[in-house]
This record gives sequence, structure tokens and C-alpha cells, in this order.
Amino acid sequence: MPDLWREEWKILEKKLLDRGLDTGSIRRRVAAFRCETPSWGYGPSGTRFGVFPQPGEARTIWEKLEDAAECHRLTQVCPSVAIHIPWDKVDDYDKMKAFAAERGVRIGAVNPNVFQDHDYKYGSFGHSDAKVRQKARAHMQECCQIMKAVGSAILSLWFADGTDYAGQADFRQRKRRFEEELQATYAMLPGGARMLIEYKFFEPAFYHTDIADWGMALNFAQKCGERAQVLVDLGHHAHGVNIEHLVAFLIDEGRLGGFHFNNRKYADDDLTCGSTNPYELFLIFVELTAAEAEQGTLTQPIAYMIDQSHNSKAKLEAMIQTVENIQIAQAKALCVDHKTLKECQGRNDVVGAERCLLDAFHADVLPLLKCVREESGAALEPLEAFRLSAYAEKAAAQRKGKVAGAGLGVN
Ligand code: RM4
Ligand code: MN
Ligand code: MN
Repeated sequence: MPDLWREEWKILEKKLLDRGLDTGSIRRRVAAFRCETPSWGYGPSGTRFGVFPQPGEARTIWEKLEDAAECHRLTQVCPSVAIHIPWDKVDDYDKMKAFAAERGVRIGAVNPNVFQDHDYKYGSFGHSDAKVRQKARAHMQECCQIMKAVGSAILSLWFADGTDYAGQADFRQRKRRFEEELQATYAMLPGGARMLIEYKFFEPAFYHTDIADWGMALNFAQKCGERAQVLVDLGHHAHGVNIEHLVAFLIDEGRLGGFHFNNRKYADDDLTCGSTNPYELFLIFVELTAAEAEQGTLTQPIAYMIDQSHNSKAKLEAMIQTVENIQIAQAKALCVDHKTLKECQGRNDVVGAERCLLDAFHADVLPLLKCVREESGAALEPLEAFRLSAYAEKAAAQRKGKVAGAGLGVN
């Protein structure tokens, strides 16, 4: 029964119409969704206990771009690829741009790296030594030049800066150094580009981290300018933090710059998005779609990006599975009946309001996704199509030999 999903779509469509929802608009919004994949998600990764190579995993930026293009070919939702400098450093960025374009993708966010070099042992922008801060600033400048060469509109910043022990450094001084350096970086951005500031509450630092949470990131962003915004990595919060709430807050402030999608169970696990807490992912999309419904369109462009590193799953398979999970969460969120939800909220009908969410969360949206995929030329079931294809075997046969210029990719 290959076309059973068409019947299933008719049933879902009827249910949505009965709720008074505009199914044409839902389909258009599902079709418009795009999500960036990270170059480092296709390459070698592991933990500090070991890195286990996988047959066929991408060894160079060129192979990572090939895999990203395959992910996009099957899903039609991942046209851009984030790069990490220096992991993806090349001599010729025009060549990188052209190589991506030939395969139907483009370079997305540029992610500087000011945490790996030995000079950054005690920090980068927060470092007490002006020479180290200067080195970090020069790297930001290099990344801004790369952005121009590859046509990227996003500089995506994450800092490992922090301390391990009480008394190790002066918090206020470090904060002021960060302000100064972030402002200097902001001033170097290519015209119209955005700067996203990511936060994380611990790791690798175990006592304090200079940009520990979204409030600090927001404060720094506000001191830089309108094109500085907050990046929410789903794995970067303490347990129990209500991410959908802070997402709503940032949207309302006009400062939600983007996401790093992943999922975690314990810390910054970088697991498949939607694997441990699909309800949380759904609720985040509910906030996004609610704001969109209210404003007509989200007034701020939001960069949806994946930041994962799979150790036990095959990389490309895991990436395609992730994209499917994210699409499912978005589609379910679009099935929320916001009018009824508002009415329930207005009369403090707590159960009624929650039911509006649960009805949508429990909807089977796969037929809806298939309609959209059929129109876009994506595979109806991208992960299944990938598993049936010979791509993984071919890559394993072609990509033999040492890993060259690989990134860190260590959890
Ligand atoms: C951090 C953070 C950054 C990522 C690095 C490698 O935990 O999530 O986004 O670039 O890891
Ligand atoms: Mn991240
Ligand atoms: Mn992380």
C-alpha cells in the first residue's frame, strides 16, 4: 500500500480543518523550514576516552561537504553547512564556495575557534594577557574575511573561557574584557552580517564560565548592537531549565539569533535532537510558531542549526534522522490550535490549554511531511532512502586511509 499516506493526510487535514486551522498555511510553513548542518557533524568524533573511526566518515572539508550535500539532496531542507575554523581551514575559500555550490549547498555560519590553541589555556577574550586577547581578536578578523570569501552572513561565537577554582580570576575584569573584545569583533563583521553569541554553563571550565547563560549572552549582545543576538544550544543549560520559556523571552526581545539543535540526557551530550526529550523540542517550536502566528511572520531571522557529534551512530545517518526529528517537531507545533489555546488561557482552563498542546503533540504528522517532501523533490522518507542507497558503502570504499586535517570533535 504505497500511497496509504495520502489517505492518512486526508484524515489529518480534516482534523486540522475541524480545528479551524489553515492547512495551506501549515504546508507552506513546513515547506519553508530550513536547517543548517555542521561540517564537524560529519567528521571523526569521540570522547576524551577515545575516538573510534567509522568506515567512510568524512576526513576533509571536501568530503564533509559531499555528505552535507547528500543530506540536503534527500531532505531538501539543509542547503547550508556551518564551518569551523581552523578545523575546516583551506588555502582557497573561493574554491570551497564553488565546491559547495556545485553540489547544491552553500557555506553557512563561520565558527571561530579560540579554545584549542595552547595560548588559550587561561582563556581568550577573558585572558589577563593583552597579547592573547589580541591573538583571539586577530582570529575573529580572519574569520570575518573568510565570511566574505564564502558568502557567509553569520559569525557564530562560542567561548570555552572560564576558570576551574574559586579565586582563580576576577569575574568583573573578565566581563569587561569580553565586552570590549565582543564589541571589537562586532565592528569587524561584514556588512549586514549577524554575530551570534552562544552560552554554556560549564565545561571545559568547571567553576565559572564567562558567558554562562542566556542572560549574560543577551547582555553582551545588547552592548554590541542589533545584529548581535543570542544562540541557544539545547545542550548548554543546567538540568530543569525551561528552554521554551527563555526562547519566548528572547523572541520578544528581538534577540533570538539561532539554535544549535541537539539533545542531551546528562550534560552537553550532543545527541540526536529529539532523541531524549521530543516534548521539549516540540514546546520550543510551539513558542516559535506562536510568535509567528501573532506577528504574521517572525520579525527576526532565526538560524536553525544542528550541533551534534555522534559517536555510536553512523554520522550521515544520524544527521538525516536528526533533520527528520526536527521537521516532525516543527510540523506538530504547527498543528496547535492557538485560538482555542488563547481562550483556555483567558479563562484559566489549565487542562484545556494543555490539551491543545497534547492534541498537536500526539498528531501523526508524517503524512503532512510526505506531502511537502513530494512537492520539494525530497525523498518521502529520507532516512529510509539513505539506508537503501549505496552511499555509505561507496564512501567506505573510497575513503580509506588516514584522517587528514580532522577537527577535534571530542565530547
Ligand atoms: C561547544 C559548543 C560550540 C561548538 C563546540 C565544539 O560545546 O556547542 O557550539 O562549536 O562545542
Ligand atoms: Mn553549540
Ligand atoms: Mn556544545
